[in-house]
Amino acid sequence: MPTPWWRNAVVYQVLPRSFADASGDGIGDLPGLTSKLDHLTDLGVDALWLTPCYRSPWTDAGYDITDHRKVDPALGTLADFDRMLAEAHARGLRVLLDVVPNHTSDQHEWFRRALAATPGSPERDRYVFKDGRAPDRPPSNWESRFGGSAWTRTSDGQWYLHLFAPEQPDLNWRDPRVREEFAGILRFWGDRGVDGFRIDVAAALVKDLREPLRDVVGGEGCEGLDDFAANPDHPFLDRPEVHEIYREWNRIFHEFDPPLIGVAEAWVRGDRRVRYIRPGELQQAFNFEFLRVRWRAADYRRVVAESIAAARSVGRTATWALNNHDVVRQVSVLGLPRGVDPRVWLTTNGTDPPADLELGTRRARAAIMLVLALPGSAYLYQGEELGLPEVADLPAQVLGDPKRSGKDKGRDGCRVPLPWTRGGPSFGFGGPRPWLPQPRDWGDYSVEAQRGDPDSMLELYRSALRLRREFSGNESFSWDDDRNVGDVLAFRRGEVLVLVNTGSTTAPLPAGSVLLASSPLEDGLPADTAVWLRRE
Ligand code: ISL
Repeated sequence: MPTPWWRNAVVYQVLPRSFADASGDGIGDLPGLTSKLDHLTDLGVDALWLTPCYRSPWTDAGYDITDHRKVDPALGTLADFDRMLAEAHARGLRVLLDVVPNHTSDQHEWFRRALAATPGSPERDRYVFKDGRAPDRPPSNWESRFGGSAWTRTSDGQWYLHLFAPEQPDLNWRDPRVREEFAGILRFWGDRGVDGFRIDVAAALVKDLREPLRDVVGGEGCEGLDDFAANPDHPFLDRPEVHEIYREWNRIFHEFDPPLIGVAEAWVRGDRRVRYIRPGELQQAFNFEFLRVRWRAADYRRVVAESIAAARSVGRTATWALNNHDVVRQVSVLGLPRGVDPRVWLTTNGTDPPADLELGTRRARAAIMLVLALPGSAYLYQGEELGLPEVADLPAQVLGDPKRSGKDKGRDGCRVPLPWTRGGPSFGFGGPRPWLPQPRDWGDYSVEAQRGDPDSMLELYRSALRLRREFSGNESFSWDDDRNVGDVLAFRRGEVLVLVNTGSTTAPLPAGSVLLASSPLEDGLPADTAVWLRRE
């Protein structure tokens, strides 16, 4: 049987609002994306994952949906979507959509009807409405990922659950109408020709709603990575019943030929994450471990070993990511001193301490060469191929992310519209005023400025992706025990020897022909540098 396309694919994440703006209104759109698809084929990726483009009041970057079967008018029409899909397919690019099953917008027809209906009504049962412990005390201590209680009180005194913003009420997955609705949504987009879905907040759909509701011990919200020790039977995260949903979805995926795929966004530890990709469930799960470690060979070594072993234990491949639309861009993170929390750093507008972008860029170049050499799928986030840093100094009045508080500046800084040209209004993004302002030096990062410059980040990505095609189908991976010590990470993929030096001194470089290096090589492998060698 041929290897399914996704096992070792490179998937490029598109945030349509910030990718390219064809209408000139400052908001990226689907025609803009279509007009720039050649950038993706030129880069050499296999697929794109489109974050939500559905009808939405846009409280949480489109993750608050009012109609899952319509395109938001600011982004285009269904016809624009079909055109984009056809053009992508014509170029051999697969297309994954984001599906958001945990919650809807509070403007969704279902929620409006639920609010208008009485407690205990079938309308309310599609969501999670409960009585408080007292008139002014919510039903449990569950916290929203965006801060504060996960419960909001309605005018008749009942409370509704939202693990994210109050504008994102959680659906009740025990209600068969919710299951049917999402089965219909998957088929709707499957029939239009998409290749699969990224599943938002995949671990949290099913809640334990038996009364009285149980409090979470330790109070941690929805991140879910660390609070299972205190909450082995967590009331809303990673409950066993959630897997039933994905078994049903997998049956729907197999109604299509070739089958669609599902990628779980599940912020749970590796040993729990692999349960989402057991045979009969989903095909892949995001692996966020690289976002939690910071430039130390020993940590990368552990993450690589654990992730590969976990995926193999269920016959799947691992996935890797250095960036996404929820986290501070890696170029900035890797330019911060160890111990500085990037989110805390953001609250200082990136001033305390300043990020060393030269160092961060050098390390990010090496990091992507590590990622692209590993077996499994790599998920790239738009703009990382340009080496964009976090825009840490966005003025308060332009910030729109609901995940904001005194302690958190939010995620806008990694969502600033892309620069395509050296100059011109919005550096080729589109109209004169993009929805988030671009820094003045953005033109230096543009596709136009980097294309053809052998030292640029863009050309490094292009070269790495081209070379990767030669070995990516071969899933073999083995550590090079002699060299994989201390600050040097060393492993083999088929004939290719991969070395990454995270230390501060030059390491020995074995004989072999250099396929690619992240920085110029000296008499050895310099600090903060990666190399791919072919052994002679
Ligand atoms: O944003 C995070 C860390 O900064 C995550 O904890 C995030 O809240 C979690 O991964 C869920 O994210 C997804 O669903 C959210 C949406 O805001 C995110 O953009 C999306 O990736 C709610 O739909």
